[in-house]
Amino acid sequence: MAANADRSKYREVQGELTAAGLHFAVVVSRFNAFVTERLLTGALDALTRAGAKAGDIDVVRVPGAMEIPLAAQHLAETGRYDAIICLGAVIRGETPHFEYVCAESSRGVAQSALRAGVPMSYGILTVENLEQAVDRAGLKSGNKGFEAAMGAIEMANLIRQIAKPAARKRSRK
Ligand code: INI
Repeated sequence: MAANADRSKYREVQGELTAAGLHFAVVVSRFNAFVTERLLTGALDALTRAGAKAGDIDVVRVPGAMEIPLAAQHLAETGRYDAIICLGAVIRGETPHFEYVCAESSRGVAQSALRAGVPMSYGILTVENLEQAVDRAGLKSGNKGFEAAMGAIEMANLIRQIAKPAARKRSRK
């Protein structure tokens, strides 16, 4: 029965959580900087604690979450990065603008990652109010910047293992 299958017979592949020797770009938006700077602190903490060198991390600033996908795509296309970490904070306001920025930033990051073939992690908060944002930027609910960086590290290592040789070479340019 499948539920009792002997797992030891299968080859399992997963990315390690070590960042030594990997190159990262962190794209961070200035909109709601009070929150995004805390996400950036969390992401840099995760990367350096996992072994990334400061010189292998580039921090790229953009105006708002809407601008993140294009910057991330251009960075990925340079071939210099193993993964891109996208950080922003979209907080609901009085108008439907919130919905558009949330939808476009999430769709855009996913599309950029698929187009470039480089892992991009989504550390863009989409929340109802400032309290929810701060909770997720280092207070009650952890730090989503840290989590996004850990996801990027894991995916960078996974892609190195499973990608075709040409893609692996590209990611080490
Ligand atoms: N950008 C954000 O990053 N967060 C927001 O909450 C936000 N709101 O609510 O308006 C926001 N808007 C700006 C947007 O990302 C673009 O920078 C702007 O529309 C110019 O293209």
